[in-house]
Amino acid sequence: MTVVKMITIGESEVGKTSLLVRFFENRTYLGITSIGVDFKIKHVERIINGADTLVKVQVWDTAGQEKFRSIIPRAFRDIQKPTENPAPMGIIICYDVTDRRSYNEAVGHWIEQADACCALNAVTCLVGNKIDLDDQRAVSQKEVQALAQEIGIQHVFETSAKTGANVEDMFNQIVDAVLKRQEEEAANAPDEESFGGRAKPLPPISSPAKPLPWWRICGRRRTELIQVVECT
Ligand SMILES: Nc1nc2c(ncn2[C@@H]2O[C@H](COP(=O)(O)OP(=O)(O)OP(=O)(O)O)[C@@H](O)[C@H]2O)c(=O)[nH]1
Ligand SMILES: [Mg+2]
Repeated sequence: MTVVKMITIGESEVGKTSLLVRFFENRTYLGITSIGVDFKIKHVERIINGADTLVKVQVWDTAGQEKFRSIIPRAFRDIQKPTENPAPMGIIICYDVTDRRSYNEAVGHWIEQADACCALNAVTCLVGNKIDLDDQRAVSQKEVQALAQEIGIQHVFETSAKTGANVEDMFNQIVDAVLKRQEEEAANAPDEESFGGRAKPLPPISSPAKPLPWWRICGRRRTELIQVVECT
């Protein structure tokens, strides 16, 4: 079955768990601060290659309090296990639109954390939550969009876990973006048929040189073959 994995990160109290509870259980969360890491699973129907497909969506929710920061890299590792070449995943960096500090941390610390912990090719999103408190807004949508464009984040959302505004739509759009990236990666993977979508490992450095058939030199794994020749 097709699986899409995501993780929520961001300061404490921005509403990460509330967003999950809204999406997975369609209810309001009581607001108990998280300790550690938890995950939820839901099956959603999405269209893949023109066909309705059931997708298993797994979202990992992390605790934002300072004292739990050391467990975040571990959570990323667990999600990306067991392969060295994990499938693209989604990273949801949350802030509270009424709390400028949480936004500053989101675009500072949390983006850096995501870059440091995650394999290339993740779909990174910025999510401003609590838009029901519009009269207390401290971060404008325009400002976030401008910054996102500058730093290359394509997916920017605003939500309210309290009212449910945009929550389902946001998760579904992230699922679609991750699926698209997974498809692109599978299409670009060399020797897909014989290596299950993973790159064929290079031979050991001490491999003796073998005459190369012409069709291999012209093939997709040319770089690898050049390396073999150089090593001998
Ligand atoms: N008004 C409003 N309050 C919200 C919203 N989302 C969450 N809250 C409240 O914000 C507080 C924090 O929500 P949580 O979901 O626990 O926040 P968190 O980011 O998971 O916090 P940590 O687990 O400590 O990292 C709770 O009191 C929620 O009820 C929202 O969209 N609007
Ligand atoms: Mg939480």
